[in-house]
Amino acid sequence: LIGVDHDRIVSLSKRMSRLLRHAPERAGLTLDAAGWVPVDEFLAATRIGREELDLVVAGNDKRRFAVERGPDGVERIRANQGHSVPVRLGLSPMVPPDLLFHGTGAVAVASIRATGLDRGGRHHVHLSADRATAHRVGARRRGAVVVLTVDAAAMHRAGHEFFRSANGVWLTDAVPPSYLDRP
Ligand code: HQG
Repeated sequence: LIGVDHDRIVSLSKRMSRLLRHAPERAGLTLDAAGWVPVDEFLAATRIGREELDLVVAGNDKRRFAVERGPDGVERIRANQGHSVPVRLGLSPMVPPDLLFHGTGAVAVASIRATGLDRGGRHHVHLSADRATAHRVGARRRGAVVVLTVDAAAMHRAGHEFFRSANGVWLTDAVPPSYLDRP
């Protein structure tokens, strides 16, 4: 779209993430139980233009958002993962790959090795299917990046459930320290 620059798309994406994952009430929005909101309502409440919304959804490096027609025929949007507000994404448990990865800041590693990975304010711990992606996630933090390897196969055998979001992020409740690789 002519006239919409990259910075504008990034800032819209951040604002949409905030509203669809964490604080819908800040725009007077209510998400349904699965996190959806009608596109028309979303556009009216945010004053985001339709073309801009389509650009953010289609152009997003991580496919953070899903737009689809609901069972009632109404077009709707939600965030694919990352919520802090309670939503049921309706994901089915899946068998994970043998190894998964978690990128984080070096300062957090001692604490993570002591108590495991916890989900903090989010619904799940987020894990990546490959090292490069995990490294990018960790690089959001200040300072050196550490990529931890998670023995997902052993966790799965022990009964831990794994889910995969629509954009390929692996999700689980918590990773106990015994499933992390030792340095
Ligand atoms: C750390 C982005 C100390 C954890 C990314 C992380 C991802 C601990 C931070 C998604 C800890 C939480 C999620 C413990 C975990 N002690 N630190 N016991 N357990 N931590 O942002 O995984 O751009 O909530 O290592 O791409 O970094 O939003 O999680 O550093 O997919 O779409 O606590 O967010 O996606 O940080 O990132 P976050 P995350 P979006």
